[in-house]
Amino acid sequence: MSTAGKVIKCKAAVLWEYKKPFSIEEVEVAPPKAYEVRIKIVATGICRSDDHVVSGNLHSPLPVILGHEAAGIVESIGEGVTTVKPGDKVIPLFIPQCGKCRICKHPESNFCMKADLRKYQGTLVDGTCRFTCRGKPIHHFLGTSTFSEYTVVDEISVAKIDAASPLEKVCLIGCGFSTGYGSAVNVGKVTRGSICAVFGLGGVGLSVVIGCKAAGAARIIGVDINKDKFAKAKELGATECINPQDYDKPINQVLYEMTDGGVDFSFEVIGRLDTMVSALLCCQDSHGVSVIVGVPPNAQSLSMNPMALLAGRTWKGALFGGYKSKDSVPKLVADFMAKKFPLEPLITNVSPFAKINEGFDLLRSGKSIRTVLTF
Ligand code: COD
Ligand code: ZN
Ligand code: ZN
Repeated sequence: MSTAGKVIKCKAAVLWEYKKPFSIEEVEVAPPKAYEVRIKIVATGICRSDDHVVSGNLHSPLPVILGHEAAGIVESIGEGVTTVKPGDKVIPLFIPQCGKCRICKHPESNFCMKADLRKYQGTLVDGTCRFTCRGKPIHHFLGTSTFSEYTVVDEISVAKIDAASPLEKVCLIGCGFSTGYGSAVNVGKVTRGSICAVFGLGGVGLSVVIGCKAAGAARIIGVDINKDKFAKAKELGATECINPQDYDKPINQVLYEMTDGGVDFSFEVIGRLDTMVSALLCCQDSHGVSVIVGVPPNAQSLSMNPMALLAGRTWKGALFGGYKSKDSVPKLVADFMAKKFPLEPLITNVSPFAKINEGFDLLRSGKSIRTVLTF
């Protein structure tokens, strides 16, 4: 029996309070309104940013259904939707692409004006919610809310992907993989034969390594204080790995010396102010490009000597690897299907959705790279 046009009752992980576990609840998911899409989620990854909300580091109104790295199948569409239809495989987009705002029209930028990440309203674009639980409205998260069997998103926040794609793998293209890979190929624009340094070898840092390799970098130097991360980094393309704790001088100086005057491209994929400065200073002083990928702790800032930039270094950052989401996600999925890059090495754990709290414990303990929850 078709569920189109009806309220769907299903399971979702609701966060009622900060710093508390998720509670698996029965929620009601309203049908999509005009220009909205209801999706049956098949697989969702657990990303550090979801945990940043639980810990109170990233603002989101409560109660909320988190989750923003997923893949699923369209269940029904609202009036006026033309880019997806029921049965299509899709990836929800935590940064939408409306195609109409100044940012979407600019060739180089991707942080669409309609992104909830700009205002943390916790609603769809029309300012309302489609979830209720125990009679209360439940907020959306980044326009995606994928920790639910069914979710509703705006049409600008969903991309149709190859019908043959394995959803339990390509869900990573919804956030972590694309953020890292795009930072290398799209934001830094790593060049063939160049020398790169990647600070932080978690799932996102490893995706930067994959991007540097795909771009043809000659040397890719991984930097991490946990040497257990080195084997996988080397498997994915790092040519050398170093631990700052093994040296008695600043790591930027070590890198400067190892590379005869600095790397061509550096990436900070940890989210710390000190490593952002090290990453900037380890790059060549007249043409080096340093990309900030990690989000720094709330309300912290740096004081900088502008001389670090005066001779020609570039310091930049971007969200979601700088990708225009609705245009790029289907292409990234096609590239994965064409074996241009792997996703399997990033997935260390696959668990049923009901084990979501254990998945977050694994993330916090540093034992997992990515946990994928399946429904
Ligand atoms: N020096 C070197 N390495 C370090 C240091 C240090 N001082 N401290 C920690 N590390 C290493 C850790 O050992 C670990 O291997 C790595 O850094 C960090 O990895 P993870 O597994 O904790 O994190 P990732 O790779 O999943 O994500 C890292 C980000 C910084 C990208 C993430 O935390 C983040 O800020 N994400 C937000 C970026 C974004 O675009 N958000 C929007 C939606 S997600
Ligand atoms: Zn994420
Ligand atoms: Zn836009």
